[in-house]
Amino acid sequence: MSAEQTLILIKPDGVARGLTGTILSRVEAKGYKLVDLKLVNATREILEAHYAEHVGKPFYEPLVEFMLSGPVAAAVFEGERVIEGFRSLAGTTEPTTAAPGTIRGDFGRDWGLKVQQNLVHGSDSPESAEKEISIWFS
Ligand code: DAT
Ligand code: MG
Repeated sequence: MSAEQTLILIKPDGVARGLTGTILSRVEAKGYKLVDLKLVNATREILEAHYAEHVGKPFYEPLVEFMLSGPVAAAVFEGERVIEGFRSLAGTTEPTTAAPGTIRGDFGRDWGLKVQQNLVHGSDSPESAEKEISIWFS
């Protein structure tokens, strides 16, 4: 069986704040292997596919607009249980209460907007990872 992979995005807030290197370095320091990396200006088409599960939710349109607001760094990382391991490094969705020591806990906060700007995305299952890697790296 080949090693597990996950799709990690550094969202526009992370890139704009100059945290791309810091965030990638935390994932590398944990021991996961970087296997692909690029800076992308996302399109609505990419985001509709990526966030299909959230269509119709109140934060969906603000989320898409936010993800279109600047470049995103897209990366594929590999390693045993990397999906779970990166979600743990990232911290919970809401940055206000994400644990200190996590990426969202250390660098994120609530800005009073309709969508939480929480710096990173990580796939949540092997099925999502496969789908998301093909969306961003096809
Ligand atoms: P995660 O990114 O932790 O997997 P998710 O997939 O449920 O979270 O949601 C995608 C993104 O949408 C999330 O990173 C931030 C935003 N978001 C989620 N729930 C929200 C809410 N209730 N209010 C505002 N933004 C939200
Ligand atoms: Mg999610």
